[in-house]
Amino acid sequence: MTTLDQSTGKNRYLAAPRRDDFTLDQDWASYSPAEHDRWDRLFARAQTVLQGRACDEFQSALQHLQLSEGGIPDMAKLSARLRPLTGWQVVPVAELVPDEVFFDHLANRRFPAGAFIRPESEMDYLQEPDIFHDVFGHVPLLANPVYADFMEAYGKGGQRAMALGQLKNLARLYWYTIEFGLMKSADGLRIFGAGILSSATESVFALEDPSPNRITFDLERVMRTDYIIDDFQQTYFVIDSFEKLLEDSYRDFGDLYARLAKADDIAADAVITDDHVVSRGSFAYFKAKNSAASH
Ligand code: HBI
Ligand code: FE
Repeated sequence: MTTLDQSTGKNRYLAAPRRDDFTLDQDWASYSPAEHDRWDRLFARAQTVLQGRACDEFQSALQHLQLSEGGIPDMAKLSARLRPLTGWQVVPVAELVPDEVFFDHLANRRFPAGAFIRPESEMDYLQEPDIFHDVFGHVPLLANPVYADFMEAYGKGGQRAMALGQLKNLARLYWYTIEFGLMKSADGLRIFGAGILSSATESVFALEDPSPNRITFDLERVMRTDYIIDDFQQTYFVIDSFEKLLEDSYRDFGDLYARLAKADDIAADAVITDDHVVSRGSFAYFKAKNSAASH
């Protein structure tokens, strides 16, 4: 056991020197065999669950980026494959970076990805985005030109939203698409959100469990909708395509922000009159959790 294995229980990058833009050296050689093996187990489990569940764009991007190779990806090598496709690169960071730093990276087609991998004790769920959540969940779709444009636009939108004090509304758009979005396909609903793709249990829940609402995406509706961060989502929004998502979002948010400032928030579990409901949730999973919690 090298010293690094002992430190895999916590995020050793927190102690690493970092640049002003919060990036640091991934130091790929420092990953232990145990960490490479953990990536391979997470990857294999996700791939099994995602057959017939992830959107085609994700599956083809995995091939393009040769992410099926074993072991933790070297972000520099991954960026060398990604850059020619859409101009995006993946830069290593220790943990969540300040919002303005995050948006600046996205606006310049750099995706900041956690360099640490989750400890064995958090294989199924962790709060902080580790390299599996970021590189397996978020990075592949950056090889899709339309999604890549959307992510850059989100970065630029984030910079503007911060200036207008409207970040809360914009973060919801990110949450219900980039993190937890579903998409219509000829064969039924498919997953594109990174938070779902990187979670074997939520991949099944989001598509097949009767508990959550599934509602057709509407930009203003999503930007009004609250969300929870420590459990499965109570509502998933469904887009028609990345093209439609980009088209819906590629507009001046000025008038939208003015309306949102006066509109009430919508609860994470609510269905409202104008919703095009794909499936209304039974909330059985959430009720069971609450009643278990109250005993
Ligand atoms: N930093 N590294 C990293 N990754 C994120 O997804 C991230 C972040 N900082 C801020 C942030 N996300 C969100 O608060 C913004 O989407 C608003
Ligand atoms: Fe994420």
